[in-house]
Amino acid sequence: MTRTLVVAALVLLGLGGLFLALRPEPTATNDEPREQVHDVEIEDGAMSPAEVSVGQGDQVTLRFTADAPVEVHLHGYDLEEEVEPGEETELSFEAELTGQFEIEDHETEATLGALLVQPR
Ligand SMILES: [Cu+2]
Repeated sequence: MTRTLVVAALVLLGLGGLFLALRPEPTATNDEPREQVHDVEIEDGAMSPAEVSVGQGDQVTLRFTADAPVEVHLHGYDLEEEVEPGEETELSFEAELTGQFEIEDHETEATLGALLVQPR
């Protein structure tokens, strides 16, 4: 009888622990705006990573490098910058607009990748 109670208590404790351990963590977008620096490589007309994800209000710097000259155009924010091979080119902005924005080579109009700004 006592033994059953002890086992029941242990099971309850275990479940409580599991509950605490598995509780969903607050998502990154719930915290304060922060500074985000992302290195983005453009190779064979594609960004790596293909998508950069940030939160609304973040101070974002994208540091581009490329294997060929590219005219990087961030849609929505309408920012443009020439990227030359062997040089690091920065695009800095405050991520006020939320949504998914194409990043394209403005010269060829080919899509290189995307910026995702999650609402906060
Ligand atoms: Cu464009």
